[in-house]
Amino acid sequence: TVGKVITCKAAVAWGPKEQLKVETITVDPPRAGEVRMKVNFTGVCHTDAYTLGGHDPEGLFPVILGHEGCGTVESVGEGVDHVKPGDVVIPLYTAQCRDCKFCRNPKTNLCQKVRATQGAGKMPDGTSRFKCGDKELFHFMGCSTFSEYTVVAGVSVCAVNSTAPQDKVCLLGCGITTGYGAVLNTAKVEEGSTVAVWGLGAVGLAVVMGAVKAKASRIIGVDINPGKFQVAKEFGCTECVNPKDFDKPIQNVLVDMTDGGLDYTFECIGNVHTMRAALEACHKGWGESVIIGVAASGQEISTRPFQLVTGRVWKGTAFGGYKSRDSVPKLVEEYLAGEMKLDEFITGHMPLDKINEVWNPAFDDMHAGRALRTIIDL
Ligand code: NAD
Ligand code: AHE
Ligand code: ZN
Ligand code: ZN
Repeated sequence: TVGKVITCKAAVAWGPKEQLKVETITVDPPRAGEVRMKVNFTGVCHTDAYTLGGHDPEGLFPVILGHEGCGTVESVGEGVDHVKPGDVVIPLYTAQCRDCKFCRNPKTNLCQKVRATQGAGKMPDGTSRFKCGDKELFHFMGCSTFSEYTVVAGVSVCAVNSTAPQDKVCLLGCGITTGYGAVLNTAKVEEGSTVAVWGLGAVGLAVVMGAVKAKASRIIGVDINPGKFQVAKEFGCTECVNPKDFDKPIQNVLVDMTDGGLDYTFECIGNVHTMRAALEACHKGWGESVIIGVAASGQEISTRPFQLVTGRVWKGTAFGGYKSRDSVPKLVEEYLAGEMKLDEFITGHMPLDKINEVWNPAFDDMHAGRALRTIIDL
């Protein structure tokens, strides 16, 4: 197949709020600096649903979504020498070129080398490798893993231990890495700290896993779906609260429960009201709140500036602050050494042609709070 156009199946999002359609598409060979890979497994992140829902200001259609994948290299373009055909690889929506101003700064993981073209749904040279008939399709987050084959920039992919189970480590491409790193890299939670987590989906539970690793003394889960509380406790939440059970704002409840507020809070929902609650639940003088959730286009956060004047800190994080190519192979090793959960996040498997069921509300209801990550087997 090297150097040839590949014909394969992909789930195409033709327009916002439409069902995905499994189509036969073509995938061009990788150009210089690019990698073409067979995607073997992909997770489905809330951000895929958010973009399909028309909430992403950068959303473009028609597009191949998906950014939590794992597979094998099929071929590489000129100048790519860090991965080779057959390598087990994970595509990285946060690139790492190791050369730009961002890569050279230890304070950030936000490589900007390919960010502009990535946001425009294109490869770094400004063109697409995907077609359905004669209609060109956009790339998504530099990954497009809802396809049997995809092309990614070399700076946006890393090889991992070839013995790793690809149907598990695909999750390190986004949600789990994000929540875990938010605790360990962005907040740098210290032993004995108190932590609260809004949203007990995969990202929130990865925050809980990070807080356990950091030896937090209390880990309070906050969710309006009490169906999430059992699994949250299995992950290490010491307490769980449902804001619907109280007449007063949840931040007041938490401040009372914790003798003045939390040391660290994390928002893993994408709702500007819970972002405010998470900030205001922080302890005066030192509490820090980290925004992980992605809010819809046009939304803005607010609080009284006095909250910050009196020492609370508001931060955000993307991909858990991990410099991607340096870190993801190490996280795979951490999983293989039994030091990090992944299997526990997987609540279902699905073939590509059933992908719409992942976000079908009827299906979610059936699982009543159990659905964390569904793995699509390509
Ligand atoms: P998810 O849908 O699986 O989980 C969200 C959870 O929030 C659910 O348990 C839901 O019951 C709960 N929830 C919803 N509204 C609530 C409210 N008002 N109060 C309390 N709980 C509420 O989503 P996920 O895949 O875990 O992703 C979580 C968020 O993180 C999304 O916004 C996603 O886009 C974002 N995200 C950000 C990054 C990043 O790099 N910053 C990476 C991955 C995901
Ligand atoms: N494109 C949107 C925002 C989407 C967004 O914030 N994406 C997160 C990753 S979510 C992963 O599930 C992110 O990494 N953002 C940093 C970046 O550079 O995209 C918008 O508002 O335009
Ligand atoms: Zn994601
Ligand atoms: Zn860079």
